[in-house]
Amino acid sequence: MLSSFTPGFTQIRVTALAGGVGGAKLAVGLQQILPPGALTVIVNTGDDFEHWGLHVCPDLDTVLYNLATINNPEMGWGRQEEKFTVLDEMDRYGGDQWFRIGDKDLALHLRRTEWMRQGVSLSEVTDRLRRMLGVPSTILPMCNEPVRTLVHTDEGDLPFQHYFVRRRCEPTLVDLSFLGAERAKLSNEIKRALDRADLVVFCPSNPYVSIDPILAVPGMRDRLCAIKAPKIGVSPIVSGQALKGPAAKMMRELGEMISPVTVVDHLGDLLDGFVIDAQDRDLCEAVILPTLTTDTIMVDLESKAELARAVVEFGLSLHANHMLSPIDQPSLQ
Ligand code: FO1
Repeated sequence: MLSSFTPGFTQIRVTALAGGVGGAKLAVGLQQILPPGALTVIVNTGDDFEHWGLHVCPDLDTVLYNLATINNPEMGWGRQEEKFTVLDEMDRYGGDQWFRIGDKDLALHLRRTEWMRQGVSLSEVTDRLRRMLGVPSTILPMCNEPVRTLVHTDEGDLPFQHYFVRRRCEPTLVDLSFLGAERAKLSNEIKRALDRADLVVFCPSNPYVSIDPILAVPGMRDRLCAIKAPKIGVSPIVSGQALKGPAAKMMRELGEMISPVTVVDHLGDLLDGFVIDAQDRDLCEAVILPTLTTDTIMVDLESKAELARAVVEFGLSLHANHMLSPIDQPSLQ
C-alpha cells in the first residue's frame, strides 16, 4: 500500500492516541499522508480480556487491521472476508458465542497468546504482528501490564466487553475503573514516541473508555504535559451524537452535555487545540482553545486523509505561531 504522503510533511513525526473504530479511521488518514514510519499510534488496552483462553486485544487489533487495510469495512473491527466456522462449532461444546471471533482473527489471538506465554511483551508481540502485516506505522499498547476497564452500572459491575458487546451498552453507566492501572508502567517506546513527536493527536475516540485508560497509565499525563509538541484533539461528538459507540449515551448518563465542549473540558489542560465538525461551528466560542472547524466525518480513505491533513496543518500552525519550531525544541532527557 503506497502512502501518497503530502510532501510538506516529510520531516515530521506524529504520535496519535486512539481507541477503537473512530480512532483507527483517523490513524489510517494520518498513515496515508505521512512518510512511512512517521506515525506512531498509542492504543488503549483497557478493553482487552481473556476469551476462549486467549488474550484478546480489540482496540489494538482494530487499529492493526485498519492500518493493514484488512479490516471489515462495515463493522470497523475484525477482518474482511471473514468466516466464523470455529465460532459456529463452539456451540457444539457449549463455548461462548456472544463475542464474534472469526477464523482469520482467531489465528492472530492464538499466535499472540502463544508468544505472551513465552514471555514476549505485548509491545513486542504487536510490533511483530504489524511488521508481518506490512504496516509501516508503529503501533504501541498504552502499557505492557494488564489494565482492565470495569464498567460500574445500575445493574452492577461489568467487565468492558460484557458491557459493550454482551449487554450492548444498555445498562446505565455510573462510573468507570481501570483495574491494574496503578501497576502499569510507561514503556521506553511510549516515552520515545511522545518525546520525539512533532505533533500529538488525540483521535476521535470515546474520552471515557478509550482515552482515559491511556491517561491512567502513571506518568502518561505528566509526559504529555511536559513535551513541547502541540497536542490536538478531534471531537468524537458531531451534532450531539457519537459517530460510533456509546460516548453520547455515557455523557448523558454522567450528567454531561453531549457536546465537543464536554470532551475539551474532560481532557482539560492536555490540549493546545481542538478540531470540531463544521456542523458544530456555532460551538466554537464555547471551546476555550484554538479551534479548527472542518468536515470530520470519515467515510472513505480520501476523507480520512483530508481530515488528517487538516489536523496536521492546524497542529503545526499552532507550533509556528506560539512555540519553538519542531526542529530546535530540546527533547526530554
Ligand atoms: N464488537 C461487537 O459489538 N460485537 C462483537 O461480536 C465483536 C467482536 C470483536 C472481535 C474482535 C475484535 O477485535 C473486536 C470485536 N468487537 C465486537 C469490537 C470490540 O468489542 C470494540 O471495538 C472495542 O472493544 C471498543 O472499541
